[in-house]
Parts: sequence; structure tokens; C-alpha cells
Amino acid sequence: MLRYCILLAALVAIALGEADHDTFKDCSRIEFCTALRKNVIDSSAQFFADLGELEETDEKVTIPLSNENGDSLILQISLLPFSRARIQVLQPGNDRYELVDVLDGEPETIPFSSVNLANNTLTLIPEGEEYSIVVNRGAPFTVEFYLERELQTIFDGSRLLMENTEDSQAFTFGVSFNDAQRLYGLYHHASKLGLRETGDDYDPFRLRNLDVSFYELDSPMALYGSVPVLYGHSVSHTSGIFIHNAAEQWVDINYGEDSASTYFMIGGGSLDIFVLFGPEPKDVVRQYTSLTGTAHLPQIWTLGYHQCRFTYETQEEVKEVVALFDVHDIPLDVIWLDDGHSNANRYFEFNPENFTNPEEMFNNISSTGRRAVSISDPHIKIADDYNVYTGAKNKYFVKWENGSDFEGICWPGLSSWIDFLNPEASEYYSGWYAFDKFNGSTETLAGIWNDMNEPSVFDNSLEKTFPHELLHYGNVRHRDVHGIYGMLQTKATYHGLMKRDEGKKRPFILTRSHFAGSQRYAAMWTGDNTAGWGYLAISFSECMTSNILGIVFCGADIGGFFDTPDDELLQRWYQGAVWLPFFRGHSNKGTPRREPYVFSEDVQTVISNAIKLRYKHIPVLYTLFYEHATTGDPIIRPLFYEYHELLDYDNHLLAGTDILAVGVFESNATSVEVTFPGKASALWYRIDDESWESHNGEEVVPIPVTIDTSPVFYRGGSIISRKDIKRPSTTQMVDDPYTLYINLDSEQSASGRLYVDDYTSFAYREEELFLYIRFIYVLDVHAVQIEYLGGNAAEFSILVRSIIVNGRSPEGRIISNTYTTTRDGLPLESINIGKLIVYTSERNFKKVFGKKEICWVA
Ligand code: NBV
Repeated sequence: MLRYCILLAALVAIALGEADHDTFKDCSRIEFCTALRKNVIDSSAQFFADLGELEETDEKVTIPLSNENGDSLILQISLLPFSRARIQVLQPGNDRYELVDVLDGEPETIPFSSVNLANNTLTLIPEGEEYSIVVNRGAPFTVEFYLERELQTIFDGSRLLMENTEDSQAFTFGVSFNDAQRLYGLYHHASKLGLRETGDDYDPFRLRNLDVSFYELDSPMALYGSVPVLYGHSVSHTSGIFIHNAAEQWVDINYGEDSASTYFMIGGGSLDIFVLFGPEPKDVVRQYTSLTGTAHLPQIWTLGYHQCRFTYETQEEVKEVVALFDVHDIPLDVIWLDDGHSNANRYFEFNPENFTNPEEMFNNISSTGRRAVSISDPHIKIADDYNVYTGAKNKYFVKWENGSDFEGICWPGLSSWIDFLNPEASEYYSGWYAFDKFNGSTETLAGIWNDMNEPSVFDNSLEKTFPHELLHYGNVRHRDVHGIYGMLQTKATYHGLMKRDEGKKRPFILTRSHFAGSQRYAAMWTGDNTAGWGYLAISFSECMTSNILGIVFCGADIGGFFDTPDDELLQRWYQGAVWLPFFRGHSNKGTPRREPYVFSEDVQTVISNAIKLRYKHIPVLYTLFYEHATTGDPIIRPLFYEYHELLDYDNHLLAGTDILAVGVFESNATSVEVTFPGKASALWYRIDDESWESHNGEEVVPIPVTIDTSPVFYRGGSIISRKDIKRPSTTQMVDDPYTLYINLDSEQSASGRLYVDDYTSFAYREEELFLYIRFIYVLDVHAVQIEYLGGNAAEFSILVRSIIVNGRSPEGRIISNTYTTTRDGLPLESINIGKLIVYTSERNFKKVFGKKEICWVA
């Protein structure tokens, strides 16, 4: 009966287009959250740190914690290089699960240069670092984290509690961020960048990977992924924490006068926190990604436009969509095969009626330079004639406590789920991506889409996912690893594609569920959003947040998955989405078709111009991806990341440091207020209307817009390398020459970086086969100098077709000069890197590179 009522409520919610609050619980319906949220720990339960008993072993300090009730715990502190530390609280006699799949390698520890005990205070100072850690005895004990003597964060022992009963291993703790004006992080929530305060009228932010249809804006409800990272930010410093735990979490936030405090309630696993000392946003992001890794460089085609639909029903329809992009002259790189391509959701089998000749379809797609991506969910249909199932039955599936395979309902009907914690099961699954196993697939099927991997199970009484008590390989309770299930699927898919392609191609995987570290395997999109202005706006906030949390390859369904956008919203959505790293149009079954070419000529022109603008900037994005891969820096950034005082600009997005895009998120807009970052001397040039009109930093200006324009600016001082020749896809762009946009700052200088490689393989990583250069504008000779930054690739030419110099004369006049060579033919002579100079006037144009050459083409 209860199940029936929940099901009914769910159907009503879906019909109303609202998140289903009966299925997805708030804190008051989760036992440990209700019990622990208001819990005030009385003095007898407060722990003190027995500093006299500290032990120093293996670059760790352990300190017993005790309370008057006779409970004991162990505080363990490790010092890490690069302004990071690790603090763990161990519970002797309690077998808590310790995560093994999340970190990108075990972090190196460093020795203490001093361990100083005095007046109930222990001070730990690492060798060669600027930070220190102070443990105060208490009760309650506290641990303070200082950078250059500035207090950054405090682990608040007064809120520490660790349950240890038959049914619960829940635990709590508090962390406060000194001086912080904003807290950022705790992805995934469809919320603004700055997390709001929680309280009686606003639930704690919940992290538990769940498949929530019609998710709501500005809600603390859990969504598809979990990245348990928080940054506390003030104008003067930023610090962070990463909770290395994949169980369900609830987090209360309180902003006080001089600090922001947080209270974590976690459903299981270990208390294991990495502390990131900052002091700037850039530092915390690098410190965090040094722990969980960075994304590898994507193949270049993945940065183009992707067209998806739930679902193209036949191979003819797929080919027709691709062809129509060409008929209408709209660039496209990837066509997506949602579940319609599969044999009734038996993945790795094509639909035997409508996709009878997938090879022919793939040949047709690749003949136009395009690629395909197909969906592959983790549920495996229970059917005795389905090899993927029979090969895994009673072996590789997630199990009940009695050892039988878990069975639940999902798209294919009754299904079981691969246990990706089991290395053999993962390998088994990976093997299905081989060309000879996945019959009909060819290399044109260049990427895979892992959907429904929270995992989603059609049982509303279980919040549409696995029951907590299921067991994984090694008797690991599902409760303790729920957050990483989807990530482990993408890891197996990644290895599957690596094996399939003999390690020669960088795998492309899109995932819905994700966890800290997912960036190592997959791109991520924000799931089933809705066609509404608020969802367009929040896509900027969501992807900027995921970017500063390492998951950089982020996008949102353009136009919204549910419902139907009107023409204006759709056009604005394309214009905004140009700047999100993953760029895909998608829509739900039953909604009117929405490929760009179905619209009127006017609408098509706006959309197609947006897509073309994206293609022109692919070299910029690709260079940013390289820089991310090597440093952890985000591709897109909120203003505060670069300009620490600019806090709440959710509609302003920086692509790298040099492009500022401001979304148009309202209907009938005639202008958008833009805050130009930087000092008053900073300059920003408007590019979307090609006026090159410049604005100064510190200006707040209403920038006029029409439906054809959506504000985008280049930073004065930058050189942007674009490929401006219009092509059907990135395939035809590979050898295209660049146009350099030189945007002078108030000192008349400018520089910008460009990275090129083979766009496909891992040779950039394994053999340093790439070319990474900096263009520097030299005022005296009105020339561009090339500085070699790295790489080892004689074979990469960089062709420059024209150079556009934008500047402002001392009287404020806008100068925009274009220099295009009239020489015919391809490469000119070459000169050594750094020796010279591409002159911007053709008469003076000279050769540049030695073995790495830069060429000037007509
Ligand atoms: O595979 C169908 C859809 C997919 O199009 C969407 O993008 C996913 O988020 N999938 C969810 C399952 C059904 C959604 C109603």
C-alpha cells in the first residue's frame, strides 16, 4: 500500500513538472539527519585531545581523544606538501570503510620540522611549507589551520560525534572558515555559486547521487552527483576542505560575523578530511585537483557541437539529421544515439528493426567528418538470451546480503547491476566495448554516454536507487560507496575504450552521476533540466561550480530537457552555452523536434551564428584544457576566482582569463548590466557585435543587446587565437590557419598562449608531442613575437592568416586594424623560435620558427 501511495505521488509530481518530494526525502525523513541535526553534545561527551600521549610515526601524528563517558577516538594528522594537510578521526573497534577509488594516487606526506607541545597546545610545523597546525586540548578539542600565521580553518571538536551501533555508523563534525564571506562547492545542486545559509526554513545541503526528475532551482535536494568539497572565500583569502567519503552527507551552513561555519552529518564511512590552505581561489583549486586529478585533454571533436534527442528512432533518421545540418550550413561534430539505437535497452546490441545496418550508418556519418556517441547504462536486462547478462549472472552483479544478485526495475524491465568495485566485473564490462563484442560498432562510434548511473532504479520507496544494505565486492556495504558507483562505471567504460582503441585515442565519456575525481574519466552534464529561463541561468552557476571543483568538462542540455523553450529562450540558450565546455542540444521524448534547422530562417541564423562563434574559439578552449590537464585550473571561472572581491556574479563567466561572457537570462532584454572586472585601467573589448567598443574595469554598464547579440568581451592585454574559417566540423578545420586577435591594454601590450598537438592521442602526455607557445605583441616594431613554452613537436605548423589589432588611442578612439597577407600558397620560410617575430604588416612580415614553424598563408 505504502509503495502504491508513493508511486501515485511520484506520478502526480511528474505530471505537475515538479520534483517529487514524497520520493526524495528531506532531512526530517532521514533518521540520522533528524537525530543529529539539532544534536547538542553535552559536556561529558565532548572530547579532549590527550596531547601528552601523542605519537609520531611515518610522518603522521596520532593523538588519543577521550571524553568523560569513556569513549575514545584517535586524531591523526598528516602533513602534505603544496599547502595541504589531512586530518582523520579513527574509531578503534569500529570497522569503518576507507575509500580507495577516489584519490589520484596516495598523497605524499612530508616530515614535521617541529612538533611543539606547550600550555595544552600542540603546534605542528612541516618542513619547507608556510603553514602550521595547532591542536588545542579542550574539551572540546579544536584543530586550527594557519597559513603564514593567518588562521584559515578550524575543525571544531565540539560537534564531533561518531555513532557505532548495529544500524548506524553515522558521524558528525563541524568546520569553520575564518573570515569567509561565501562558501562555494558541495556540487551537485542547482544553486547559485555562493551557497546559501541553511536553517529551520532551509534544509541542509544533501549529497547523495539521485535521479531527480524535474529538479528544482535553489534547492538543497540531492541531485545526480556528489563533490564533497567546500571553499571558504573572503576578499583576502580562500581555504578549502575535501571530505574524502562517498556516503550520504547533509551539510548545514551558517554565516557569522567573522566566519562561516559548517556542520556535516555523514551516513557512514570514515572521517577523513583534506585541508587546503589556499590562500587564493586558484591555489585551493590546484591543491584540490592535485588530490583527485585532472581531466585528460579531450579529442578536439568533443569541443564541437553535439546534437542529441531522446531518441532518434531509426538509422535513416540519424543520417537525415546529420545531412540536414549540412543542408542548412550549421556546424556539427557529433550525433548522439539515445536508447532508441539499442535492442530495447539491451546495451551493446543494436535495435534489430530500426538499426539493421549500423556499419553503413556509421560510414555515412564519418563520410561527413562527423562522429557518434551512444548511450550505455549500468542496468543489465535479465534475459537468458542476453550474453552481457548471462556472462555476469551470479558473479559480477551487486548482491543482497544473502549472496543473491540484486534485481530491480529500470528501462529494460527487470535488471541487475554490474558491481564495479569488483575488478573482474569491471574488466568484464569493459570488454563489451570491443568492436568484436559490440557488434555493429565502428570507430565512428567515438564516445559513450553513461546515463542512469546514480544508479537509478525504478523504486520510489528507495529514493529511486539501490538499498543501502546491498553488498559489493569485498563485503563493502553500498551505503559507504553510493557516491562512487557512477564514477566507477565511467572508469570501466574508460578502460573499455582504451582497450578497444589500443590506447591510441583519448576516450570520450559523458556521465550523469559523478563524484570527486570523475574528471579523470568523463565529461559531465547537469542532467534533466527544464526549458525555463532559470535553468538557463543556473547552467552557468552549475558549470562554473563544477569547474572549480575539478569536473571541468561540464555542460547542460541546451534548451532544457523537459518541456519546450520558446524561440527566444532557445536562441539565448545557444548563445550562453557557447561558453560551457560541453556543448550539446538535447530534448525529451514527446517534445517538438528542436534541431537548429527546424526553426525559421531568423532563428536559425542566430543559433547557427552562436554555434559558429563556438567553433571559432575551439583553439582557446583546447589550450585551456591543456592548461587544466597540467595545472588543475578551471576552463570557465566565476569572477571571484580572478577578481576576489566580485562575489555574486552568476551570469558573468570567464573562459580562462581573457574572455568574459555575460548571459542574457531574461526575456525581452534590451540590455544587460555588465560589471567590468579589474582596475579602472583595465580594458575589455566587445566582440559579439564586432564593434570592439571598449570598457574600463570598475565600470558597471548596461550593455545594449538585440536577439543577435549576447555580450562577450576580450580582455585588453590578451591575444586570442581563433580559427575563423567556417567549416562543417572540426574534422575539416584541422589544418586551418589562425586569426590572431591582439587586444591591447592601456600600456599597448598584449600576449596570449596557444597549444596544438595531434588532437587525438596521448602522445602529448607520453612523448610530449605538442607545441605550446606564447604570442607577445611588441609595440616598438608593431610585431608579434613567439615564445616557446613547451613541447617537442617538429611536425606541428601554426598557420596564421590574419591579425586583428584592437586598441584604444590615448584620446579613447577605438582602433581596430586587420592585417591579412596576400601572399599565395602555404608555408613561408622558417626561423628559430624566439628569434623573431611575425610582423603585422605584410611588407615586414618575416619568418619565425626553426624546426617548429609558424607560417603565413593567404
Ligand atoms: O536515455 C533517456 C534519457 C536521456 O535522454 C536523458 O538525458 C537522461 O538524463 N534518460 C535520462 C532516461 C529517461 C529520462 C526521462
